[in-house]
Amino acid sequence: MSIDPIQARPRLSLKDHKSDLINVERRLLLRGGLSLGAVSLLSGCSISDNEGIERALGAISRFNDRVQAVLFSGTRLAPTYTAAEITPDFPFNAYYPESKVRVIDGATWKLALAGRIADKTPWTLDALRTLPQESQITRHICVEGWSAIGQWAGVPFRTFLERIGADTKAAYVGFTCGDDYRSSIDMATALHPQTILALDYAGAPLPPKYGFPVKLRIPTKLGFKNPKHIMAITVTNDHPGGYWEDQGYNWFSGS
Ligand SMILES: Nc1nc2c(c(=O)[nH]1)N[C@H]1C(S)=C(S)[C@@H](COP(=O)(O)O)O[C@H]1N2
Ligand SMILES: [Mo]
Repeated sequence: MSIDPIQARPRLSLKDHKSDLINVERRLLLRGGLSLGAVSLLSGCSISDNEGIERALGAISRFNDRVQAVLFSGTRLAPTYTAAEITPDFPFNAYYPESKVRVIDGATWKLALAGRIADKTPWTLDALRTLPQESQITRHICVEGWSAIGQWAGVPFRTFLERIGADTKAAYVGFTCGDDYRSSIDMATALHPQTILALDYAGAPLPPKYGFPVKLRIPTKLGFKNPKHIMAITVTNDHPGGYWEDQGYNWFSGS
């Protein structure tokens, strides 16, 4: 990548990359009303190929993560709703169809712990049920363009992290799931009072489609950052990424 120091605008070789650029231009507009010219100025890159565009977008997305992290309030609450406002037939979503939902055996399941955690003893479902539980009625917002209100209950994640002796000064918490999904969040969001290790949906144990045995419910983040079927939790300073995050979705993705 190079920037033209005199003209300070991208060297576009439209001849070779016209259709790529049209696609990218469309993606930029969808993501944030940016044009190719704006991206090249913001990133200091000349945008002449797809690889360059990906790099420029990555740089902007990481900048955007830092801005969102600074703006995130650890105490400001997401809106809550009444029971009457709960969406009937809450949608299912995953990177596969509902017929492929993983059915995990709750009797043998154990939550594995790794990284910067003092007590890495795995947790059973029964043991999680002995911890304090909280219930919330909040809105789940999916990047695919739908949102729905549901009721989840479980252990406040802060309570859990404190209980296991997690290093709450670490930067990230990463999740790996029973369906090979992965996601990760910043520590401020992990400690937010509405972030819960959810065991129940609508007053009953999570059904498989909503993430049995446990999902992390985070009403301050977009749906894809609410991992279902959690198998392992890692507290770390190394950026863990995630299934959609690694494909270019903005990592912070506050909602
Ligand atoms: N394990 C796992 N968690 C996941 C996903 C997934 O495919 N696998 N999809 C995410 C996305 S994109 C959304 S919108 C929500 C959907 O949750 P729901 O099925 O309870 O509506 O789960 C999120 N968590
Ligand atoms: Mo989603």
